Amino acid sequence: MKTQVAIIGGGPTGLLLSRYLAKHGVESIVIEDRSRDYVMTRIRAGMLETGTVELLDELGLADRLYKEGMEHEGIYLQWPGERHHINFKQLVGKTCWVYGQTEIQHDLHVACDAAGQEIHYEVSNVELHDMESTSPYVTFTDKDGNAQRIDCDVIAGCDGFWGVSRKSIPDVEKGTFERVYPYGWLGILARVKPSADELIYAWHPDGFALLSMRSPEVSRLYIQVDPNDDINNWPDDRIWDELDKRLALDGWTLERGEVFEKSIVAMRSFVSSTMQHGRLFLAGDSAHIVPPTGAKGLNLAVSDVRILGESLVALLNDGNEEMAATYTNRALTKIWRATHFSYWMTSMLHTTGDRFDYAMQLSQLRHVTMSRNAAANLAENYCGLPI
Ligand code: FAS
Ligand code: PHB
Repeated sequence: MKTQVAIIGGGPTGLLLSRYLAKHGVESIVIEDRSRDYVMTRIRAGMLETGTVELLDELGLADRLYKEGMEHEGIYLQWPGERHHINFKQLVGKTCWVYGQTEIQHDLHVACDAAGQEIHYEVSNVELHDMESTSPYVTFTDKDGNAQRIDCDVIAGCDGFWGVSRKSIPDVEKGTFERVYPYGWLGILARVKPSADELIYAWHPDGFALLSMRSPEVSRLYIQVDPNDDINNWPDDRIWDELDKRLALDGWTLERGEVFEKSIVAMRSFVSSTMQHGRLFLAGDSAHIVPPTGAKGLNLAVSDVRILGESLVALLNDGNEEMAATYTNRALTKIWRATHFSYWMTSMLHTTGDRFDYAMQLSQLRHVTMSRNAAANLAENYCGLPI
């Protein structure tokens, strides 16, 4: 097979990049190691920042989002006895949208099908070759067991944290930064009307809790747990009791409902300061991971797509090597800002049993909810700074 860009990974980053390139007349082929259904149904992100909605809109992918998504003007920050609204619209004139990653993945699949985008699912043995040349290629085994090869001008590594692309870069580990956090998130999806109009981020001595949502009928809720805990230790009632305690506020009730999905995810911050090698370019989780407290994971992947997409269009349509050469530096500015914000939100809201930490966290929370300047800083980071 021959194309201009071989995209490894059919998650949101890979498919969104294929849409961006197609809009600018650049051809691509996507290869994905899981099935289409598996990729479509993975429960992940839920909060979209302004820049993400803008890019989806530019690519004609926002129609259903505007119809079925929920526009939010802010979030609540809470600690025992107090709940305060941080109004993004008043502070920085921006809003965010609640729209699940599974919905975005669905919309991307519909758009790729309509455009006849070539995507190979359930591939294996993916290998990258001749990245330092201007004619790299990718080999893989297709789902029928046949050996395949894609000759291309560029390889885009959109294959997530555990993918093959980043690991194909010589000595890449020398330029990586990592922080593994001593806590994880137990997340549930429940068929019950969300008990608040916007997200509640709650600090509690026994651990963080987050009330989020997917629709007017489906709630998404999280509690901080030991990352090594077993989901089988958490029957539904125990989860609801913990949520009740950590989100409690006089005069307010958390409605319960049927839990239809629950899982525990660990948390890390990870940044690869090498995002390109010859004609291989990394984007999305293949280059960085953030703890979900700042709602940045998917949004950061989308900002990579915009920066990489512009760079590859300039390279392949106009022969402009400059933007491709500076891709890493331009992407890293946004990546480090989102990494710090995610670390800051995580450190402010997750408890470790240390009394000094409690005092520092509560002081930070009081400052952010009482000072307009401090609240505006949170608002501009949460809604996403311009690229
Ligand atoms: P992805 O990992 O989504 O996609 C990479 C794709 O590449 C996968 O489909 C994988 O199967 C494929 N692949 C891997 N190796 C391959 C190979 N060798 N060949 C071909 N294909 C290969 N973000 C938030 O903002 N909020 C959240 O609440 C949140 N929760 C999350 C929960 C979990 C369990 C995880 C893992 C992530 C979560 N994230 C969250 C972050 C998440 O949304 C990512 O930022 C987003 O999926 C990034 O998309 P991709 O870069 O496409 O990576
Ligand atoms: C979600 O709805 O899944 C969600 C929202 C905000 C976050 C993390 C997760 O910070």
